[in-house]
Amino acid sequence: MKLTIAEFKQDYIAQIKSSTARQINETTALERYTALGEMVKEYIGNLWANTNSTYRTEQVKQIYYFSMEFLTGKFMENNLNYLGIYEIVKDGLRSLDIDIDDILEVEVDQGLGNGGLGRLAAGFLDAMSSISIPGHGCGIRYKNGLFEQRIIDGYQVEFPDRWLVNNNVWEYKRNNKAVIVKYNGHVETHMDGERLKFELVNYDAVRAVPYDTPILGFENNTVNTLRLWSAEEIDDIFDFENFSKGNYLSAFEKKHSVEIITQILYPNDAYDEGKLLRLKQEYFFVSAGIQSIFNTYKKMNVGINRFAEFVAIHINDTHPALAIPELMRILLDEEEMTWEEAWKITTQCISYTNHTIMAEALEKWPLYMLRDLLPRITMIIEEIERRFTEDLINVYHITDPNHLSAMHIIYDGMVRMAHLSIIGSHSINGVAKLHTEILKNKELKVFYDIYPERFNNKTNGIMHRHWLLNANPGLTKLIGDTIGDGFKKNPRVLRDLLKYRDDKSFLDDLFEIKHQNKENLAKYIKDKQGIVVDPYAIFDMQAKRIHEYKRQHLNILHVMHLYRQLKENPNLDIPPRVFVFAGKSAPSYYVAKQIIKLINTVGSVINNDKSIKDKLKVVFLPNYGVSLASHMIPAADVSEQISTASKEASGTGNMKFMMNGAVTLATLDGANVEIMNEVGESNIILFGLKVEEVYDYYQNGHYNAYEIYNNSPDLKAVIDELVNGYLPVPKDEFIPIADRLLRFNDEFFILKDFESYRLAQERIAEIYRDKYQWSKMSLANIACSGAFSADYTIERYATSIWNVQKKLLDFKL
Ligand code: CBF
Repeated sequence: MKLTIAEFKQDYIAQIKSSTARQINETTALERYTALGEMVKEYIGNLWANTNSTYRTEQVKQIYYFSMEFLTGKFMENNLNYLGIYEIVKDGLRSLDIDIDDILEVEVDQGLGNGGLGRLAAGFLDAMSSISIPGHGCGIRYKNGLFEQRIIDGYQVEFPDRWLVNNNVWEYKRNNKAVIVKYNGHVETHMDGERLKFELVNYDAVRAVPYDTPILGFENNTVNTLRLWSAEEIDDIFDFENFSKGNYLSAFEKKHSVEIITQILYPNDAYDEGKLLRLKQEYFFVSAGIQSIFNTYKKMNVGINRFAEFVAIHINDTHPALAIPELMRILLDEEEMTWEEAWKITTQCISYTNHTIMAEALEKWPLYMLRDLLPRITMIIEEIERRFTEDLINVYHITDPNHLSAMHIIYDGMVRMAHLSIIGSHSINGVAKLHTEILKNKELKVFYDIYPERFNNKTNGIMHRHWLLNANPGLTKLIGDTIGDGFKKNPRVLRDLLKYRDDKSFLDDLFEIKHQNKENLAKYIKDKQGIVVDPYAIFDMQAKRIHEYKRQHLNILHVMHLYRQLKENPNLDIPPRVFVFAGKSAPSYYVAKQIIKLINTVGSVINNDKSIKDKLKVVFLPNYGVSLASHMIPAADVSEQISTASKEASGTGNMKFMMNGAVTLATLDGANVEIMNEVGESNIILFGLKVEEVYDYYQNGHYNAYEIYNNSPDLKAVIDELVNGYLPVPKDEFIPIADRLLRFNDEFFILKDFESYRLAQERIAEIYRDKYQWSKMSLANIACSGAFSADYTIERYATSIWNVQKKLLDFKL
């Protein structure tokens, strides 16, 4: 947009006065931030109104991306960059004696997600807007995002993430678009002429109120919508009679029982604790979202039969799978279609992404619970199941009871949401080539056999503009000065950087930028953790959820091994190394929390040992989220992507690190395989078991962790240190980790992969000694990372799954 510094200053001063009734020099950073947000929102508002009216009047097909999680992080910097006014605003503020960084710092991360899946959803929204796809997000406005992680005495301790405490400047509450979501009750049937009608009676009604956030595209006038739903009591009142009698708590009981639905984001792996509430959440946003799609659709006046021509609905993992029976319910009970018509529309509209093969994340609901909470929805699921079974027998000639039970939606008193999602959608995609092959040939083979045309791969992608423009301005400038700014819209042109691989002065610049980022991070680590690290050391990072399959314990066991080597020979000639960890564990995942404690314990021993001459440091940075990632990733030399082959569906952290010039230390898992193909084997460090070997071990049962332990003195020494009192903790502290590795036979093959991991780390140390060789590898990674932009991923979803066209918008601000 066009804006001069003078215009900005004038608008800003006026905005500050109207929103704070104070002089600018008397305002707090929060007030300054909020005033700026209001202004930016107004600029965006014009584009937003234009986008929505164009979609409506030109009757374009729209895609609705349903996700329990949207990890959007902060908006301000992105919005300023996307409007093309970042520098104007920065200079304007400076002339008012305000540092833009102080304002940006105030914004709180919108952390409504656990990790990869939620961040992916946020990146997809950004990409849809930026490549002009008419597409919106639908989710839950949790009052508390994922918990805030603090480390106390080395342990993870969880605190509430009260992200709304200072209000959220970006959202609009749309009271007039509220809808009713119905729970419990029972279904009555009656004949209406020829038609059997179903009616839910005596239900509990909850008001779903949408809060809309504009999702701005990059310099293209498009603003799509992220609609997050909040639960409210129908009339938003309390029981006055009860209150007058002095029963204060019970007077508010109903209000609270409703509002609790959107109080909290469930941490991964903790689903057991609040199953009923989680199920309520899932139906809540799905029902509200689909009702609101109908309301919007009906304004187009094109007739309900054409619904699938104008609407695509994507379910991000199985959490929104109830979209299938909910859409059926509306088409059958409200629009009075036949089952066949409704089913055709539903399966044409819905598509599903599978994000994991981990059994713990494959959702199943007890049938009795579903029936109580959602009686009509359960009837529809049962009918889907009945018709599906009929097809299996009559169309696909499957009669073997074991085969049939492997495919049922309802089995053993449980409802399998993945099966419902597969049966009720026209497309099922995995998130990396390898993952999709595993789905097709192993985990979901029974379905692939009957629906091969439904399965496809869509490798994940990242918000490349965030990870470069916002997170790494130094690198962004160097790239822009060298090959121009085309990469912002078309990141594949980053490949042009390969021409500079032998240009020493370019490699020096690259090294210098990385070094500056490392200096910045070293300062951050010193300020926050009080640990001094050497910015000339190799910065080796593992930042992701803490989970045994991601193998942070493989990393820390190797650190313990390096430490032993240095203790034996303090003059050992190795480049100094800083191992940085970050990530949250699910609160109920005991072993993962022990891994955090282990990292911190080892860190406290190593960081305080002067005898090793600062050659080794271990840092755990608490409360990993988008903002922390944006500080860390630009400073990384080595990106640890070391999951047990087959377990990480894709990964996206791997792509972010690569884009910022880190060299990946990887197993051949998830999207690491595609990273290797893009960058070439000489620019990635590989190690470890391959997928086939992992499956082979699982299937033939020949793995013997004790045998490896007994035959590898280096490994044995560090595992023994977990339990022999060497570490300054009670002797039994780390027994659960040691038990998982030995007594329970090392489900994730830490022991088996230890030696090849150690050798890979040795190779890294060797290569790093040669500054130019290392910088060349780093350059190759940056140059080849463009392929992993979410812009391209969304392009593929739009053409081959959603069949949604781009809508270019012409509008002058
Ligand atoms: O597809 C996005 C990401 O999703 C997960 O985080 C998930 O929650 N299932 C996977 O673990 C990642 O591999 C994947 O990149």
